Amino acid sequence: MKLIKGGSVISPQGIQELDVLVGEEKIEALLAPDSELAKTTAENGNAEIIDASDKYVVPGGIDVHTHMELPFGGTFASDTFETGTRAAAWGGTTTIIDFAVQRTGENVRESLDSWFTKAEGNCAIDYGFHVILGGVDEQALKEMDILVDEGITSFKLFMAYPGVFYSDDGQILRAMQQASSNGALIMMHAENGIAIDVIAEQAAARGQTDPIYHGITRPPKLEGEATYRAIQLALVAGAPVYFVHLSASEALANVAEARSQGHNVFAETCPQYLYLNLEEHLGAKGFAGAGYVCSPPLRTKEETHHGDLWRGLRTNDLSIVSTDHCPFCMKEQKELGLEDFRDIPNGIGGVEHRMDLIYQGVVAGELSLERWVETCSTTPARMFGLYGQKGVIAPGADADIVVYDPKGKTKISVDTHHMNMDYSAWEGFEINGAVETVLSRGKTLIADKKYHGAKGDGKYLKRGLTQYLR
Ligand code: DUC
Ligand code: ZN
Ligand code: ZN
Repeated sequence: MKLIKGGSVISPQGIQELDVLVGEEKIEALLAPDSELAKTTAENGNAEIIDASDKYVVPGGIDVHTHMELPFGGTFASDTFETGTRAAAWGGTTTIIDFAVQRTGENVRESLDSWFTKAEGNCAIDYGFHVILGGVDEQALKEMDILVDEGITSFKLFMAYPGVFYSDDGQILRAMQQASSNGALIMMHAENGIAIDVIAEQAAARGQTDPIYHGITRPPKLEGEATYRAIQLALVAGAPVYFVHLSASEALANVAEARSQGHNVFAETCPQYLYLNLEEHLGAKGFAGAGYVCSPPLRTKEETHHGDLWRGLRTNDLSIVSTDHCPFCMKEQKELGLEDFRDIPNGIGGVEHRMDLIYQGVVAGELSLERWVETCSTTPARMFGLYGQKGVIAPGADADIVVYDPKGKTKISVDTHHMNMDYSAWEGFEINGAVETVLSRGKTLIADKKYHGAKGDGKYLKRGLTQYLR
């Protein structure tokens, strides 16, 4: 037993002073401060007491968008399930949903099996899978139904990366029709990859090969256009659609418009699109900008993107913050693109920092505490069929709990982070607040600035259908 005493429990509904009684793996009870049960539990010595006075007690973070060990851009994402989930735990994230990848021509089942093999027995925290469909064909469509029954209830399609992951409009429509009949959620990478490849090729032919051209050749309009197109296809198919890593005002406007008409259109954004920009980060001196190459790209600070995205998080046009954690080292990985930005592996690592970074939105007055918890834990659980077990501090839920110290101070650095990366996209960021204690299904993973977990603590999560439809 554990008793988390004296803290403020945060949920989307509000803030309450409550003690939390934790059993073997589950939350047993929420107790009024100084309740008899809390007193006797504390006195009889049967429970470990965790002092949360002046601290926030929040449901463990759920990052619904990670890519551990992703084979991509001629290399592999540098975090394994072991290193990446341990880093997540350090940052107060207790569940990830990673993307298993089916490439064009590959069998969906076999691809998924290889992801199970990579993750099993290696994870520090609980994990589920979405499947990336790189080839929507008859066999893949049939397999979708089976996977939904087996707890893989969401599928990502790409309107970008022709020849790698790309689906054309017909394939997208067919997958959406299937989702409409089996209850799955289609997750969309919305960028017009066909047009982007033309623009990128023209830039490279002019000798514009530095990392910043990665951003310049993927204009926001092409995210806006793809977002609009995917919404129309979803409406025709009668299926919900969820936009991953939304970065641009143009895309947000299309999501907001569809939502104002009551449609089942949802979106997430990521910390990099809220804080980092094209000029200073992607355009950093020399080759340093390569560390910020991700897709969609960082947007210019001259336009309205950052402010619009924070507003979208407040209005719920953006329902979730994920990381799109897809780390690559500078050495030998990002360096593949020294001569040409098109060869830089796309991705930024950040699974460790999401709770801290979005908490800075609370500090800056962009978001409420309730909304921090809602966008980083509760809605992710609801959107992806985990709510009740995850995303909430309530009796019967898994005891995935973070004690967060609002007075803590941290500075992000490659020297202190736990991700397997040789640089940090967040180097020098000052964080007001700190993850103090992390429980995962009742087990202490982080306390006293030490890691107490072990490889294999994390279990596979069979998910239900989305619980978030309007
Ligand atoms: N974007 C990235 O930056 N990396 C992985 C895949 C993606 O869509
Ligand atoms: Zn994507
Ligand atoms: Zn991704």
